Amino acid sequence: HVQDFNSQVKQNKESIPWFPMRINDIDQFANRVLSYGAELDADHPGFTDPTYRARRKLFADIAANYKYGEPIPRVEYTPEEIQTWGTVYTELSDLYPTHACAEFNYIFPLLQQNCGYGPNNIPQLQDVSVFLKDCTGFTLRPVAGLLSSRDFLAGLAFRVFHSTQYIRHHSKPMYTPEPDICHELLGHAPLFADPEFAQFSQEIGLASLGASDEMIEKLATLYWFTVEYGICLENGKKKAYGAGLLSSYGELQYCLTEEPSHEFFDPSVVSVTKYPITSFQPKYFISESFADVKTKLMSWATTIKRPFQVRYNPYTQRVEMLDTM
Ligand code: HBI
Ligand code: FE
Repeated sequence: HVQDFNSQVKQNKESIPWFPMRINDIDQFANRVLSYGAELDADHPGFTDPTYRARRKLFADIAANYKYGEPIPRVEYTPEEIQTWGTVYTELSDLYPTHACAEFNYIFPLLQQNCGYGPNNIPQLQDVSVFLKDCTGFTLRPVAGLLSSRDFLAGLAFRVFHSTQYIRHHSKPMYTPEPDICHELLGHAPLFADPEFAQFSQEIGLASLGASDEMIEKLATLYWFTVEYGICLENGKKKAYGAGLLSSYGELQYCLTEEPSHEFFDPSVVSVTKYPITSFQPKYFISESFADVKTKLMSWATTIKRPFQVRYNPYTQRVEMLDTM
């Protein structure tokens, strides 16, 4: 029987999808982009603009050549690009004091002081990465376009956030069909400087390592309704903390009105909720705090069936596997 048991363990182990165990293993998949990158779809606002396409090629090359531990190459943005950033930045900054959560509003001025955030300057990923590393150990890594959920979430396990470096097309400053530097630096970067939020994000990443496709789907949905579209309560008032909200002038206002529905965050419900990706969300999930959302996620994650447990060792920057079978 011992023999049977051992072969069963072996079989289970063999069916575990590959996942990075060391932080530089990320170099193996950071180039596997699903869409865009240097190619653009026919309905992309920059599709017929050769200058924009050449620019995207430059950014795709930076991402393709990047290796863990290197400084992220600095980019000199064009006046047109800076103007696009300025439009987005100015509109959104008007809303943050009333619509963004307190943690965001605490960190935003620090980014202005330390990382060159302002209406007339697109911050450099390297400067933001150094700042985040100092706050929570999070770092940025340049990416050319969308990664699969599995690859993207695996980065979070190492406190690595894959960030695009290009900006949306200037013809539509308030619209982008894909993540761009406005979404990453205005929406995502500020909260990765918050210790509870950073830990919450890493927990989603750790839960994703070696998980089944079905579980990856659930974790991607949890990520969607928290990191991208999360709302929290502050003194009984709803405030946005999700990056998709904090980088969209229209949805940031809409999400706090009575038009969409709001429900309390419960991972077992959230993880199987369907959502649209090209329109405003009809439903948002509200949490009390990042600590609350993290505790709920972690206890839900213990229900995941995996033949092993993982733990992150920050000294070696490795994932350690603990047998549980
Ligand atoms: N890839 N580059 C990139 N940026 C994201 O924000 C991103 C991604 N892939 C998947 C994803 N986000 C999420 O929607 C979840 O599937 C994890
Ligand atoms: Fe995002």
